[in-house]
Amino acid sequence: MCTTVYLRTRPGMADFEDDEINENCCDYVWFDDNTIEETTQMDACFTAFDKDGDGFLNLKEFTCLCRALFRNDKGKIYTVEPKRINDMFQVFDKNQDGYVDRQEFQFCWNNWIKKIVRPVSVFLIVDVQNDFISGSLNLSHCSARQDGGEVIEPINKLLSTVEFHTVFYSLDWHPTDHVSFIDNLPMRKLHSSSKVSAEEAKMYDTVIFEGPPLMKQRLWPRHCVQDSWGAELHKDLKIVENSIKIYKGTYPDVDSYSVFWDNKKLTETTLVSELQNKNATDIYVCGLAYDVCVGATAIDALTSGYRTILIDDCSRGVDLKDIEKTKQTVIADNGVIVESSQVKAMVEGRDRRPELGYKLAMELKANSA
Ligand code: VGL
Ligand code: ZN
Repeated sequence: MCTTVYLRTRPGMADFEDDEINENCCDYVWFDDNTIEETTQMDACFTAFDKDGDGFLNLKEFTCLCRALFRNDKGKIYTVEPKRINDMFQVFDKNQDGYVDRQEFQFCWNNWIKKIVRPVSVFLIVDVQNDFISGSLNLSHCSARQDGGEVIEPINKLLSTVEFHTVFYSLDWHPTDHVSFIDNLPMRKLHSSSKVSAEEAKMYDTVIFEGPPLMKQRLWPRHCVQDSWGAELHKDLKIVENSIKIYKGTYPDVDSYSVFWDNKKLTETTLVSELQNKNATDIYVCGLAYDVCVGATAIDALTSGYRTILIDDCSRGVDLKDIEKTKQTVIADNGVIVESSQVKAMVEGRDRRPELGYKLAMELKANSA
């Protein structure tokens, strides 16, 4: 797909008052024409939003640009708090003179606008393995009583309808002597600060191992043992061509909820370099378990600076309160929670969320400081 996009305003809107920053202020145009030079497009975009033609974008004109940028495929304009617009404006007004000039706009165009209208989106399907669906860590036996198998159909639908740049499947992949298995408790010493003793420890309790290093650990039934049936991806899950499998939790002494790093952040998985190689901008995360591995992965994606989208109806979890906490943490770091029906338009750059634009702007600021 090689459609070209540029943003412009309606003609005849040279002057406008505050109350004209409204629904009619900006429009956007899609060109299915990739013969237009990119610098021409960039210049056209700048000129279109420089409504007073003074060669600078002021805050008002930038507000208008945001209204053109942050809308969905149905033309709905997302409201963005003035404070947030101002925060973003400050990022692009590098010399802080109150205007974004053409040179500053070049940075804005290359690092922000282009990524918002043409994101590089990857799909990260977390741990859709037999043990979490009908095996030893069957989620329907956990407190939220959710059915992990229900994620398969919506995930398969996304895989067959949305063109992701790359699809990753993670697998929880434990050795038999893994630290998270409750029946392995006698293999390691607990620290004196552990509130729960080895004798009284029950499934899902959290204990503290002596290490070194000292390590908090939740206890699970034996699950996802390497090469066992329970560790296999569910047979109905569609595996697409050229996708990449990521194995985690492979060391005996440390657990790994996130697909990025182990829980101690000692070693990163191959996902980290794969994402860099592919210049990924956006990560869509879903799978099992919502409040454990999916949550930890989404949070690490955000911490790593990626625009992160958690797909609610493609995820099932252990505990309702923890699922709610996961959502709040994702939202607090400018990630978004969506339904799978919204994904295609987002991947194709037709539904552009302000939270993700804000996230990217804040990352650009952090990286230039
Ligand atoms: C998971 C518990 C233990 C997960 C992995 O994939 O969410 N949960 N190990
Ligand atoms: Zn595990």
